[in-house]
Amino acid sequence: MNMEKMMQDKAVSMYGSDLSNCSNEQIYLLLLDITKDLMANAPLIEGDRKLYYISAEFLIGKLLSNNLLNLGVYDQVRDVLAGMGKTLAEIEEIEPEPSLGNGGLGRLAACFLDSIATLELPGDGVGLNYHLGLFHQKFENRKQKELPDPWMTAQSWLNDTGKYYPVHFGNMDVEAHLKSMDVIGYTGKKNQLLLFDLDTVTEAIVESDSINFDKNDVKENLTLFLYPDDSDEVGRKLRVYQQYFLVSAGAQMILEDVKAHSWDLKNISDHVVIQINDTHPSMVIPELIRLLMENGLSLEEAVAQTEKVCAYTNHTILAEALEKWPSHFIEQVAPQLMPIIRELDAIAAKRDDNPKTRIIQNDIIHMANMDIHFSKSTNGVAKIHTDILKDTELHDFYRLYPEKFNNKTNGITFRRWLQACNPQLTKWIISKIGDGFLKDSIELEALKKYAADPECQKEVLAIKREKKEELAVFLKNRQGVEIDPNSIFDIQVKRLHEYKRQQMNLLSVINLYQEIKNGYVPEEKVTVIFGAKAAPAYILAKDIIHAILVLSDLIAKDEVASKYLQVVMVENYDVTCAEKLIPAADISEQISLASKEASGTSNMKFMLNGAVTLGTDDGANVEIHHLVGDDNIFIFGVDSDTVIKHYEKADYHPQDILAQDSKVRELVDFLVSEEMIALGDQTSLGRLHHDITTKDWFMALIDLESYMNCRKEAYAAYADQNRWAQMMINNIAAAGFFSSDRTIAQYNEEIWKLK
Ligand code: H2P
Repeated sequence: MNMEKMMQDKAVSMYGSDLSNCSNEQIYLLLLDITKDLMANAPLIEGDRKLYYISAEFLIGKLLSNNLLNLGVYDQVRDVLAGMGKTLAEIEEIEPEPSLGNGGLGRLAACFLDSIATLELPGDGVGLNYHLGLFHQKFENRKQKELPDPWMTAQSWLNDTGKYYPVHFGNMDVEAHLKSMDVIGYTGKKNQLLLFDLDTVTEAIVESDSINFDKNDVKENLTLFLYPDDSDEVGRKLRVYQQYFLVSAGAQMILEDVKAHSWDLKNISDHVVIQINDTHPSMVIPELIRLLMENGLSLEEAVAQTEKVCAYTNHTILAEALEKWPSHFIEQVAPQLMPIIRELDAIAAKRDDNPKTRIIQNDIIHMANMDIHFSKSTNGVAKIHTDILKDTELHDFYRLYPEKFNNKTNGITFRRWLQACNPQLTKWIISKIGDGFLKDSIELEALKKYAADPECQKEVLAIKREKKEELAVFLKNRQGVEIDPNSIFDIQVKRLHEYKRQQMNLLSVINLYQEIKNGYVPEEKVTVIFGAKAAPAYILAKDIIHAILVLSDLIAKDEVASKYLQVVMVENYDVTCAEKLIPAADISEQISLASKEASGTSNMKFMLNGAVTLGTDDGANVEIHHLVGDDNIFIFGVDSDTVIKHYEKADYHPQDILAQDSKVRELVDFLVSEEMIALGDQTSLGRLHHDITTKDWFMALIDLESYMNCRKEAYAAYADQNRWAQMMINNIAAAGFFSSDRTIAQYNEEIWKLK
């Protein structure tokens, strides 16, 4: 394929001009066109059994580089552009990032689609096409402000299939319009991401300069936003409308596929597997049963088939995320499901007389309970998480169905998280161990023998330095912030949540700030970087963002402290940003309260790019710790058993720590100090202070001292650059296990059984 000629021809046909005269935007659009054509001609992956990965989120990120890479034409395009004095990065700046996800859950779904196609397994993603995404985060007066994120442009990766599926709500009928995107694997074959939408949705109903809209008007608002505000009943009901819309259209489409293949619906489980990603798509179970019955199966047959078709992944033990809907919601939104859910509840009651495993309890429908009873598999997403599910959170279910429970430790696609975002490091690895690791990631282990080699250490440090400089340029352009590539880049990027403990990081930074004010001179300057969106209705999370932004300015204004310390909060943290931040990181902050972070996936991305983890023994950190050994990681904090016991006994009180430890008291009180209040909002800072001093539900204070000490140790270790580089290489070498290709191979062997 002559890429230069293809691009030339496109320039002429699209713009009637020579390629050399095209603007970056024109080049992006012509590359989009060429890539879409190449993908349109790629063969579909087929088989006599197919997976549908159904999910509320798919955080796919920009697609141009990734698609070029998987089509095998990345280098050619890069070279043509280089000949014109341009880079792919410049061109990709034009591409809007699809706003179809929130955090790790959605990004995992996207990594999985990449690996499913790469392993040539027939499997499509099924989701919704949110016009205005999650939201666009802006900082105003040092606070998060939410704005719509209109990511859809006239030309995009979306295709219109022209297909519609009727969805019957209790009070109205609508038509789900199916859009699609090609998902190309590394071997050049493709699956699809199938996204349902509603033509009557009207972006103009959103009030200007906000994300507020009339939540009652479902025909106009249904697919406007991902996770609409659920702080009131209409908002919660809107989420149920979205969920039923997704599963009803999805189940109809699946049955249509089955019929098109002339497969027998009575044996649908021989041909179809549906992976339910968290509880948002759980209603697919009763909906599939309903549709199978409409197609002539008896209730018993439909239930038996559905239980063999569906598999459920649990991504969290947080009660707030295990959805429960009042049955009157379902009565209103999808009344046709209620008789089936009642039947399922009755079957569940026959299987187990334990009231805790019932689906309907006090007129509330427990979605996860329905998933576990009527799926063939329930998996957690890291070893410790699955153990906690079995031993405590879902213990009653584990006793009932031990054979259903299994672990699938998460993974990440190395195509995006190494090859595309860190070509320098990829090239270096290839120069040492060849390119076999791109197909079999475990081959990265061969790097271990270079860890102690001073020449290699110099080389990885030089690459890290280059990525830090790239990040500095990126942040300057994107946000006008200047950072110092000579400093330690200490980074925490993830959804904002108290259990992830961004507030503990903040308190530790306050400590460093105060020490510097008191005369301490750090050996290395530190740049602490945060990136996080807070759910619009999660007040305390927004208070934490406010406190970070206030502290950031406070330190910047201080002549002495700013010489040694800078705090940056990246605005509108997204996949694009992550692709710049992660390769540039020295320290990966993974500091969740042990037992609470199911897995984490940024921890894997960071280690693969040579950052060293500073974290608790939680989620996949436990497996990282095991793989790299004590010498290549910084672990602190109480363990998960201790945390679980505190919750059981309800004996954790922050007041006890504050009474004993005057230093901790001082740090917490600093939140409402004159200095902070001078720049910040007293109500917001006061609320945060009050919460930490009286509740601290996710125990930031329990680990604060050990965290601060461990962080200092990490900074001290960094000063010995050879030793540090050795840790970097050891981390990269151990990262092979975390390829999503490995995760997907395990899902397939143990759950999906696709050929
Ligand atoms: C969640 C969990 C993470 C996990 C991810 C994917 C819900 O993501 O909390 O621990 O790695 O799913 O399984 P997040 O918090 O980033 O939204």
